[in-house]
Amino acid sequence: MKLVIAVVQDKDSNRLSNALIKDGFRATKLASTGGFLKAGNTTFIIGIEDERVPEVLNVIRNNCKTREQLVTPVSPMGGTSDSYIPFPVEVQVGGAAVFVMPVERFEHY
Ligand code: 2BA
Repeated sequence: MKLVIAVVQDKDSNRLSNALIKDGFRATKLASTGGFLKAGNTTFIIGIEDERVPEVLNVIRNNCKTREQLVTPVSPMGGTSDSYIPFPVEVQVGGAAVFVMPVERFEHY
């Protein structure tokens, strides 16, 4: 068994959730916050048999879009802050950051 942890953008979470249910995957959704953007995102935890991992990765890939997001750095990347004028930089977010981990034991009562 594997545990798939997928961090996705909030905008994709309902679509992904519906697609997982439709294809018979069990999942838990957690509200989370990205460390870099400090903005809300959604973390899915999905317990899955080893042989279905490629299938669940496909569902995640097909339901999570890459988006550009503007972020204004709070401090200069280097040098002094005296003459620092913050201006927004564009970062590419997602589709999804996915971790696949082995599960030693799963109990369900
Ligand atoms: P955030 O940490 O808010 O990051 C949002 C996006 O900002 C990232 O998109 C990436 O494009 C950029 N970014 C993050 N850290 C950066 C840095 N130190 N320098 C420059 N740009 C940076 P994604 O890579 O698609 O990540 C989306 C969200 O997935 C992240 O939100 C975080 O919540 C999660 N995530 C990504 N990689 C992770 C990892 N290795 N461990 C834990 N969570 C991760």
